[in-house]
Amino acid sequence: MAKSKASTYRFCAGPWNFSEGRDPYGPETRPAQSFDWKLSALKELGFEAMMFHDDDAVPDIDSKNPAQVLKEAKELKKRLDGEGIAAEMVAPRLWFHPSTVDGAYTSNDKKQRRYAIDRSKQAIDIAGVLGTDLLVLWLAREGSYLRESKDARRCVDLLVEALDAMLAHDRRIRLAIEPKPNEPMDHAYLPTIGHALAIAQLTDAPSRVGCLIESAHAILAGLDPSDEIDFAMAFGKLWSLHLNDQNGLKFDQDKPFASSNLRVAFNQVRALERNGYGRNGEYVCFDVHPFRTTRPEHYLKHLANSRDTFLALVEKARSYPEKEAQALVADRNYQDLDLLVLRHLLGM
Ligand code: XUL
Ligand code: MN
Repeated sequence: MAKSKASTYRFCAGPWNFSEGRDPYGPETRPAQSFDWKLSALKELGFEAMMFHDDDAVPDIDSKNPAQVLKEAKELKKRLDGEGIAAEMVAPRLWFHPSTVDGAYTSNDKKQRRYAIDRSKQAIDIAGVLGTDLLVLWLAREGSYLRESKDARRCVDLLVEALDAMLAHDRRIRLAIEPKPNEPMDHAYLPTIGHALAIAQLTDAPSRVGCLIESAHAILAGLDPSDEIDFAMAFGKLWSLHLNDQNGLKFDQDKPFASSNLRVAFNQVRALERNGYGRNGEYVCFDVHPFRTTRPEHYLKHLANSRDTFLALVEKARSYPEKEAQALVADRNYQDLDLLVLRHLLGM
């Protein structure tokens, strides 16, 4: 594969992307790996950054006092510097603790909402120590199982209140909302990039609220992730990216990039290319998981393969016969345009 121009992209993954194969119907199928193992695996892959949940950065975070949390974050920063790996972002894990059982920022219980906001502020402090200004918010439980159990209009206000508290906590922090329409909830309150960018406008600092697109989440919303990319980038608001794949409207599969939808993946890469994604230092992150059947010897393949496929598609995007395609567009010969794309992808 020609490397030349494609080397401008920089890659990233999280510790959770080395998962052990557990699903709701069965236990782990691979041994757990240590954090150090994952860090050197990323290096071995040639990835340049790691993304973190707050408790990936500081395990058992809820049992530690603020001074201890910051001390451990500083130790982590040293380890990352030692390996030459950057911290891309920090995301508060607001879906695991008993306090977030009925939502985090939109919980009906004021005490639990306070927990969510305090924990988010702490995650911002961790981000500061790790040297990133990006806080990612996957709003996992901000929705409901039963529509009548929450007041959705009030929940918009609660979300804005929480975002404002985070923005005020640190004037340098940027918030990237990662929308997902469902799972674990029945329906989520911010299901698409349009929702994320719209709520940004209601905050005290719209310029510091942007988004992260995950391919699988867009597909679950019935959208084409490449349109989501173009939309977010038209606003200058695509600050991170979770490339992966998803076969239809099922549970969130986090398959290797392009595994199910090669053409959809190709169009995502074309959208990134035409908008210059990465020019402001953004990383290409793969939020992919090994299949449950993946053997321990193949622990890194889903990441290596996603990166290699991505780079191959960058070459496909750059060698796309634009002139020929434009002539077909001008002639409204979309029939042959369709074939041209297929033949290009097939290498014909
Ligand atoms: C969940 C998901 C998360 C976020 C980070 O579907 O994608 O891993 O990316 O919290
Ligand atoms: Mn994700």
